[in-house]
Amino acid sequence: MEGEQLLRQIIGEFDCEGTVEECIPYGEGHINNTYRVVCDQEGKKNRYILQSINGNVFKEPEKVMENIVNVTAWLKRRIQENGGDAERETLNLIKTRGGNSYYFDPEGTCWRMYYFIRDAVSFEQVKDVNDFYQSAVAFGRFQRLLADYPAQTLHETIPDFHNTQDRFCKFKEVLKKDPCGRAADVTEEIQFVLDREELAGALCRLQEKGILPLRVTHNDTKLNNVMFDKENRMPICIVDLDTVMPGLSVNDFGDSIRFGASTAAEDERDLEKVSCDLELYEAYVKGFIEGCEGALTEAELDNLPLGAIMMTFECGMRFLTDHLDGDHYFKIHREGHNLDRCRTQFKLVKDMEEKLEQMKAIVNQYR
Ligand code: ADP
Ligand code: GN1
Ligand code: MG
Repeated sequence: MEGEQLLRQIIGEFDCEGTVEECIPYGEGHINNTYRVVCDQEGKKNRYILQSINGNVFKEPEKVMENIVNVTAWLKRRIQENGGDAERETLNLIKTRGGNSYYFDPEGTCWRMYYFIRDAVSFEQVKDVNDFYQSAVAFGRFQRLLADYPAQTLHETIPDFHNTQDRFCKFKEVLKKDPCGRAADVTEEIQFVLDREELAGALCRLQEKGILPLRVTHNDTKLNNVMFDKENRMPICIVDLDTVMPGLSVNDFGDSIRFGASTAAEDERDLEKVSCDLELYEAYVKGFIEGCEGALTEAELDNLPLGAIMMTFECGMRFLTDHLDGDHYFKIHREGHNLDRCRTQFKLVKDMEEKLEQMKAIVNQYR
C-alpha cells in the first residue's frame, strides 16, 4: 500500500469519529512523522494528530507508549485537581478500535493518535520575549507536576540520551570510522569538539557525585514543543513526551536556551546572525525559576548556565556525528543540513562561553 491509502488504513485502526477528509504532514519535528487529520462528522470537523514513531531513534516504541500512557494519565489527574482543563492542557491519546494506545502497521512501524489541541500554535523561533518567558514557566511547571512521579517506573526510551560524555565517545567512534569520508571537510568542527572533552563530562561528574539530583524531566524542551493559545498567547500544553525520563533540570533549562535564546534559526547558514540573546536568556531564567516554584537546589541554580552550554554543545556534537555518519538520525531537508545545524550550535557555544559570567549574574539576580 502506498502513501495516502496506507495513511487512511492506519487512521481506520483508531477510534476517531467521522469520515477522513484530510491527512497532511504537520509540524517541524526532526524525529517523528506527524500528520494533521480532519474527519467530518455530519458537518462537525474532528481534528487529530497522527504520528509514526521513528523506530530508528526509539528502538522500543511500546516502552515509549507505556511512558506516555502513564505520564499523561498522571498529568490529567494533577491538572484536574488544580481545576484545569485536562482536554487541552495535556496530550490525550485516542485508542485503537481494539482498545490499544498504539498500532503497529504491517511493516512494523508504530503509530499513535492524539486529539488535536485546538486554537493553539507552536513557534519555531521567539517572536516576543513574553512568549519565551511563558514557555519557561510552562516547562518549569511541567517539572513540578511530575516532581513526585514514581521515576523508577519510567522506561529510559533512549539510553544515555543526555549523557554528554557518552555522546562524546560515540562521536569519536564515528569519527574514527568516517563512513562517508566527510571528516576531512570538517576539521574545524571536529577540533571544536575534541577541544571540549573536559566540558563533555562536567555535568555527568556532578550527577555522579550526587551534587545534581536526578528528576523526572522532559529532555526535549524546544520552544516548538509548547502549544500556546492562539488568542491570549498563554502556554496551554507541553507536547513531545517521548523523552520524558529521569534527567537533569539544568538540561531541560539548557535545551530551551539553546533553541529559543538564539538570535537565529537552528539551521541558519549566515553565522553572523547567530548569538545567544541575553534578554531572552534572562526572560527564560526568570520564568523557569518561577515555574519550578522554589524546587531548584542551590547546585542546580549554580549550574543553569552550564546546562545551556552543555545542551548546545551536545546538540552540535550530535548534528556533527550524524553528518559524519551519513544523516541517519535527524531528518534533513537539504545536503549538509546537519552540518549547518552543527555550526550554529558551535557558534552559540562560543558565544555563551564568552558570556558565562553575565549568564551567571543573571541567574543570581532571580534566585
Ligand atoms: P517531533 O518528535 O517530531 O518533534 P512532535 O510531537 O513535537 O514531533 O510534533 C510536531 C509538532 O506538531 C509540534 O511541534 C506541534 O506543533 C504539533 N503537535 C504535536 N502534538 C499536537 C497536538 N496534540 N495538537 C496540536 N498540535 C500538535
Ligand atoms: C529533536 O523531535 P524534536 O525535533 O523535538 C531531538 C532533540 C534535539 C532536537 C534538535 C528524540 O527534537 O534531542 O535537541 O531535535 N529529539 C530526539 O532540534 O532526539
Ligand atoms: Mg517536537
